Amino acid sequence: MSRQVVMLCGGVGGARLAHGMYHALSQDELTLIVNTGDDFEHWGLQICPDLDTVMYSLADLAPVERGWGLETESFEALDMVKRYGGEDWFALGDRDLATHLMRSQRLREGHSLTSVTQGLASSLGVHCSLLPMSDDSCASVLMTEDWGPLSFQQWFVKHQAKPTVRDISWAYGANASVQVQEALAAADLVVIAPSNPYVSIDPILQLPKMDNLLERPTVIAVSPIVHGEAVKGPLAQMIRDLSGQAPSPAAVARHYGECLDAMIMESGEPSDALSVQSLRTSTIMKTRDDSRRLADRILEFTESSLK
Ligand code: FO1
Repeated sequence: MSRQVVMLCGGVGGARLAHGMYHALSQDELTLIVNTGDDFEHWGLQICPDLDTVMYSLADLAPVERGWGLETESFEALDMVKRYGGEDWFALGDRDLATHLMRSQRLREGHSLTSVTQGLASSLGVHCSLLPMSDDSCASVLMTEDWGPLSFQQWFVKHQAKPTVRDISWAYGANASVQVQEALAAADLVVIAPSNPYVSIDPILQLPKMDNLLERPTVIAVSPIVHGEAVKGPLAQMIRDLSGQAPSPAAVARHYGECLDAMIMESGEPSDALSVQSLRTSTIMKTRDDSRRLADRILEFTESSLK
């Protein structure tokens, strides 16, 4: 039976589940909508870390453990930049650099980020629909206690996610691309990846018309919180700082609110605080087999237990 599955993804957690879904579904059943709130300009180039993380993962080029960048990589250009006294806090590898050069050139020629991304992905043999959430720039601005407003990469990489975040905002005027709107309008199931709700998923959800587009399909989220800790990154502290709640799948479900129909969470998590249906299963994805198993389990659950 053909179904249209759309996944909303951030970086590493999104890429791991995307890999499982990519192999569990046929390429025309899956659309990945990826956060571009982390995008920034660096060394004069347009860098889209989450799009690249997902693209490299589907192309089997990503290091499984670290998640981002390319598996086989060298950093000669970074060393030269350092010698010239340039900015060296963001580790762009030599092979990765080719992606940013090609993307930046094609954007300068007037192509949209959506078409540039499809071109890069298909050159790497990735044939599902891989969509940036928007063709407009809509970087997340993190308001921090000590350093004021920071871009995501300044906060996460340059300041090692140490400054306390008090608020996150996005400039007005960015829209979901036509392709994103069409994919959601045709979706039977929307899966929110186990990515950071504040900095990976909210940038997508805050775009105009998203509430309406998520009303009809079944929407499920995979919890990025397991037994009180974030699977990866600074999410647990962000939940405490931004919502005043203890980190839990229920806190994540409350964050997503009305759009959510079900929550997928780690075995052994209590489900009593949830107001939506839930599936408890193994959600940690260390290997590609783990990702595939979780994708299969999610698809089975949504077919047997949800509308
Ligand atoms: N993350 C780091 O912690 N340090 C880095 O130097 C770094 C470089 C980098 C280069 C390309 C790329 O696509 C991602 C990179 N990341 C790096 C990961 C990235 O900052 C974050 O994982 C995502 O933006 C969060 O979703």
